Amino acid sequence: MRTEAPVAVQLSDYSPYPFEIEQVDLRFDLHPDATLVRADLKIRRTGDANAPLELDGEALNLKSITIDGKSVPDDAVELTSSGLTLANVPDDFTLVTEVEIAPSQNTALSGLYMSGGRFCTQCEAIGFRRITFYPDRPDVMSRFTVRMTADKETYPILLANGTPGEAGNVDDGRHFAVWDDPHKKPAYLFALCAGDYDVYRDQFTTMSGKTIDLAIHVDKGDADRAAWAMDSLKRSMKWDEETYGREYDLGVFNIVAVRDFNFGAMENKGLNIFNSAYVLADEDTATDADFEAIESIVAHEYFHNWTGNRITCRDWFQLCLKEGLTVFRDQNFSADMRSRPVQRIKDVIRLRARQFAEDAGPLAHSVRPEAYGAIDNLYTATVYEKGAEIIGMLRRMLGEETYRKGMDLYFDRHDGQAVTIEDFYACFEEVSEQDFSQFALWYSQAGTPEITMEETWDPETREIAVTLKQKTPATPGQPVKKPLLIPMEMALIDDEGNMAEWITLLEDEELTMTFDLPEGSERPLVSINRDFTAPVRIKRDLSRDDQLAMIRLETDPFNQWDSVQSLVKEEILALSEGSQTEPDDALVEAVAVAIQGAVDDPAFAALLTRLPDVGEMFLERQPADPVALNTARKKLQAALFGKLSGFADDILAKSSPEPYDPGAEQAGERALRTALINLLAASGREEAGERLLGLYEAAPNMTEKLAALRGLAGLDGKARDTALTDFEQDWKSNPLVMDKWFGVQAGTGDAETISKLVAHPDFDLRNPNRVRSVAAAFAMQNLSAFHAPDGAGYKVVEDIILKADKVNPALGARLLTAFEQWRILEPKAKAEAEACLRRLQAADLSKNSADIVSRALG
Ligand code: 0A1
Ligand code: ZN
Repeated sequence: MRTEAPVAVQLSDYSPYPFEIEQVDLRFDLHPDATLVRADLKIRRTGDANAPLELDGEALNLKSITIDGKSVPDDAVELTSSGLTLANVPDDFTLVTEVEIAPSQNTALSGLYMSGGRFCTQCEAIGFRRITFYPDRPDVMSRFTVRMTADKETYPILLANGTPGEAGNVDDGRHFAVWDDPHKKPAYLFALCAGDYDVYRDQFTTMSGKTIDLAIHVDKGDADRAAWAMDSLKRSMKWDEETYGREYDLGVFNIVAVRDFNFGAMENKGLNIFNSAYVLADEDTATDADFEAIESIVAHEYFHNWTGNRITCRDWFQLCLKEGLTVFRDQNFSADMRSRPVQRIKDVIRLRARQFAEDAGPLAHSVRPEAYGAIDNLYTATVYEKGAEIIGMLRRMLGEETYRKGMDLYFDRHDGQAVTIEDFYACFEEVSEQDFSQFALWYSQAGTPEITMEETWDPETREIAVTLKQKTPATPGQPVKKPLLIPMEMALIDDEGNMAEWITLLEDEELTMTFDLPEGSERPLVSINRDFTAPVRIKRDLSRDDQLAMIRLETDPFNQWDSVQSLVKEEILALSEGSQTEPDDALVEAVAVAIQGAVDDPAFAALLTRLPDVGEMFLERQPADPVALNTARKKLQAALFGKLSGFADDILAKSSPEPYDPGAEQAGERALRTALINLLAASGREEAGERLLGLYEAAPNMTEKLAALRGLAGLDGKARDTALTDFEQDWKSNPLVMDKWFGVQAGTGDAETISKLVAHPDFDLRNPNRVRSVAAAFAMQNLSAFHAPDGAGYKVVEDIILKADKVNPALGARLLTAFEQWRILEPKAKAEAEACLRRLQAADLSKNSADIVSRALG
């Protein structure tokens, strides 16, 4: 069967729901195979007197329906596969429905499902309609109470949003609990969990002196591994009070970790549900990157309590209103917890790798699109990461203080409402008396703007002229772009440091600035887009000497790092295109000097050793040849290791800091150690295998163990097999650690490796973490193998996607995004990728996956 692209939902079609749901009382009789859900909805008409009552509902077995206690005749209910309609309803009434659902059959992980033998829910974006009939849209906000019953022995802990009420035993070994959420919320924030957990508890005293009971619910035996998540939660709560004046608003805050989850975590009111990968950590099982991710995701979900929950989105087109803003908040939290420049560099690496790639391909869309085919596919790097960058630009233009005033007004004015981007900006226009209408184009125009910079220097008059031109490339459905308002921090730099610093606001297509420098001045260096002020690509022609001078003289840490990146990118291109056979010694030396010079800030030094990923190089020159790029990148890594081997010996000879602490200081030291381990692995030296095995065996924590294992996984030989077998033996009963074992092999192997991993008895299509540890690690991090010119990489991923999509459409669709770069590849890979996409298009895909395939083919 050929799959048709789904019909798009349009922003311009928005109209308010014609009823208010004043109160929702839910009763759950929980059984894995047949759960009964009764919903009592108190409804009042607020719109058109003739409007029918339309409720969303999917995969529900309707048992009964009454209005004000009277059963509704069958012919008065129009029931379809997507919901029910009642043509004639009173203006004020109580609707009661009873439905039966089967959580144990729910492999899509949307709605009420089982994970690890426990009940849990995921309702964003449209999962609540798989629990009961309801207007499943974010602008319908209501008060919810929940009463649930379940077998007491199997499910001793019963949780839902809000605060706990009455609880007790009922017949047949079952018990019940009531939860009441005093805050109005949209259905997507509903949550329920039931099961047997170990609980890690703590308390937090808020700025007004209220004590909050905090609890993290995890698998039996895992409680100690929740300590870092709890610590992160308390620091987030404090940070939001200090930075945004936001206090927590319930007496309890619960987190539940589940093993089967489609995303990172979910901000359900008072009951956050997390992918266990973002809760559980200790030095033996988690890397520093895991600790960092936990800190930021815990913060992200907590911050949603104000930016997302108290004030939510009017419709899903406004998703960036909560996501961009909340990512911006969590990035700043991480910057405050760690090093601001290092955090900024990491955020930009991620933005360039994921969002710039999205913007440059067929899946490009604006931060607030006009239409979407499947809502799950809108949870993208563009909405999240570019959305966050826009808030960053806003804050830079307003300044710290005015930004805070605008946020205060936003919280004050819209608390309890479902609002739009326009409502948000109206607050900033009011406090700043500025007009943000041109700036708003950042929300409606897709594509990464390119800024071309030209400079001229007149040594006679000592005048420097800097010209900036902006151009945003065409994207699907948007052939012509308008000039954006682009803020950019700039500086003129000489040997002594900054001669001048300012913020440029580029409004038109072109802007020229001239500066007359004092007598005796030499030509200064122009530092542009400092701290990556704006999410743009800069094009400038700098001589090799000027680039090297930039590395030495830049006063902005981001730009210093980026000068190294630019230099190295050119080198990789030259090597991959054959215009150069060996890396330029002077360049490699300069990079090595920069790395060694930064040794006092090891986290920064580690970032300097990082060469741009193959995928990032796709944007530099097209058609892109992943195999040649990968070979070139390795060659450069090997040359860099050549220059650094003495330095690496010294650093690696020292023992790793003990006792282990996940904080920034120690993590920085380990980052440099693991960066050097990566270079050693790429060095091509004969002794590398044995040395890596030695490092693997001696590593006192997972961070270094995994770095050595990853290095070994990319080599051939006995050392590799020894380490992989040993690791599997040690960790076969810990699924999160085994995800790493699958991941390092998928991230370094070829199509055949993937086939073997898929055939492993622990490969499980129902567990998204496991599927991603194989398919996403291969298709998104191992690009030379995925894009192999014979198409073998595509075929093996296609097979996984076809199976995964049947089980879990959100998972299938996400994996498909790996094909987004196909058009810019070298001809062989391109032809194979297209053939693969066409086969997929002809297959019977889910609506989510069909949406991606049809957009990818364009
Ligand atoms: N709001 C969550 C992301 C999320 C979205 C959809 C999900 O299931 C389909 C789950 C989580 C966040 O931003 O963390
Ligand atoms: Zn979020």
